[in-house]
Amino acid sequence: GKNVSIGEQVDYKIIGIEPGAGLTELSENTIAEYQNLQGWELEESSTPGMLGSLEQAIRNEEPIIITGWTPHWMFSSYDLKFLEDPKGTLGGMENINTLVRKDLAKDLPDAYTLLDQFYWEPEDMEAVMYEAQATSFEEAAEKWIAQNEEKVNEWTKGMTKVKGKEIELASTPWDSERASSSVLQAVFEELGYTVTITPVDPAIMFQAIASGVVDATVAAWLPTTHSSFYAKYKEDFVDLGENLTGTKNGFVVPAYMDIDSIEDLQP
Ligand code: PBE
Repeated sequence: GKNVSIGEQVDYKIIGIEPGAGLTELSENTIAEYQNLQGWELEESSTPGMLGSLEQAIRNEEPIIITGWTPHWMFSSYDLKFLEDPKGTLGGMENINTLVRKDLAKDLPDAYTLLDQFYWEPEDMEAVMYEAQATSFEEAAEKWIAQNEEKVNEWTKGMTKVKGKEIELASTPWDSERASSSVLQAVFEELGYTVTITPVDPAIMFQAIASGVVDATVAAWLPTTHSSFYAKYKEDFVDLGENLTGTKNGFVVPAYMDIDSIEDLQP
């Protein structure tokens, strides 16, 4: 039959997510940096919108290119692959860091300790995300905590129960961050804290920590995904380092597509 290029088949579109995502900025940069992507465009939408398009394409075995990331259940629900990114514009293996407002150690030393000691693995986060699909993030967090007492005891080492203390976390709306925030919320609540979690765009999250409007976040994807926000505010928060290592962003396609690299896409 006629040899129609992948570009023609997908209408030179990469299916993106929310305009405010770090990944959206990286994807725009990627289209600008790769000569062969001239004339291509990023179709911004939302994560549910992107996942709906992916689901539909896979059902019809049609080609599709999305902006994807891991940890996410899309990789366990579908047979997908990351396209190689030889220019590295979508970042390599990344971390998720914990950032706190400047006076937190002084104002809430116990809470600071927990945030500082919070560390888990991608498999842990995935387990919560997966379970939450069937139940809720709240239930999934409780279940994970019940099954991982040792880990939780490491995080809360040195802490005692409190009364009447409040902690506010800024987060982002993605499932990975709903998982981490829900788990921390439950752990803080068990210790007697009243917890507020506010999901916002990454730009607002960084601004809120830097201005001290919220106490902390465990949702900073670094060094690449949120690099522009990090650079803008880095003098005004305390970086407690990684709470998880091994995240990744990329252009993602169904495994049945016969391409391996961003450079295989033709203008
Ligand atoms: N993500 C998931 C987010 C962070 C978590 C990769 C879609 C982003 O800001 O792009």
